[in-house]
Amino acid sequence: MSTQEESLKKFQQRIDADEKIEPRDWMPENYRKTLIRQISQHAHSEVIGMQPEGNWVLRAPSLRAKKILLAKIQDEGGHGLYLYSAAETFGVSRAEMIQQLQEGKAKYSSIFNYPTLTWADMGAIGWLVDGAAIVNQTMLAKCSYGPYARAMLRICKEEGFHQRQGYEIMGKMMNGTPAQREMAQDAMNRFWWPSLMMFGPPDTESAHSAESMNWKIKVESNDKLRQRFIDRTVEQAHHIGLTVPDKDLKFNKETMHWEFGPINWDEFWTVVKGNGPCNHQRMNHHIHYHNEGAWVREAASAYERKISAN
Ligand code: FAQ
Repeated sequence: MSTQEESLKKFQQRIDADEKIEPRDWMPENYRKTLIRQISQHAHSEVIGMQPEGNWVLRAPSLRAKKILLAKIQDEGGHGLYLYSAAETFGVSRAEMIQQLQEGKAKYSSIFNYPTLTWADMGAIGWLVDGAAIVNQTMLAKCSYGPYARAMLRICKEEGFHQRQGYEIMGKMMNGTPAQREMAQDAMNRFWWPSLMMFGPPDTESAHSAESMNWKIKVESNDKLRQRFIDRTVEQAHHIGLTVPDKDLKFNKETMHWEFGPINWDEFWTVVKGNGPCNHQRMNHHIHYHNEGAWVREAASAYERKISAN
């Protein structure tokens, strides 16, 4: 057995024994590459994800609502920072990752390419988007790479608050005037299907799943997580009087799962390839403010140079 094969075998044994892999440990090149891709994509999603909600800070309906929304958006920025740090443990810099995003070489979650048209969208994002993120990230908290798994633990706690504040907005609107109920239902209609797409393509078409599951980067499949989210969320929707916009939705008493209609995967790939409703707007905004903040980065490095010279 060659040294490479021997190392791979030992690595797999550690994974199978549920040991955490740490930055200085030996790892296959593809494990490293997959994690840089996934963690940086995750970090970019958190940062780009601040934009759709940022759109409503100045139009929040009360001071209380505004304070909650601001705190939530700041949390998402913080999640981006932990995640960039987790990816940096592989020796890739935050500047390189941001460059890859801006050059279209790295992705971010499809969900953030949809517009936020009304205040109810703040409810739908918190409840559905953060709700989907929790289901996905609770799984990632068990992943084999130590720094990523540990970042997920803290992030999941904060996402719990985000999900509940979103559900509170939806619940309040459903208890309000007919116009408010209509607004909440409209947000549900627009965000339901894109939220299901957040879990990625079906297992049969998921390019990375087999290898990622073998290495416990992902410990549950895209379809399994999507189903868990649907089972939880349909009950929550019915509880506050919302209709799930899926005529095929029905509960199967044998499997104890909600069966759902076909997902529009053409729409998903259109958005992922950069042609969704807001892709250009999101990237232009990111590039504009990144460039505007160049002086902050320059000042920070000048300060660092000064400190290390002393
Ligand atoms: N959007 O083979 P798979 C949040 C790509 S955080 C765009 O199944 P994988 C908090 C995928 O990269 C939300 N692209 O891939 C918040 C691959 O492309 P590639 C972000 C997608 O990695 C709330 C190709 O399709 N969360 O919401 C998407 O094994 C509110 C084939 O797919 C994470 O990033 C998508 N939805 O599984 C913030 C979680 N799905 O690279 C602000 C971490 C798939 O071959 C406000 N990521 N693709 O060209 C993951 O768990 C995984 O990467 C999956 C995809 C499950 C998303």
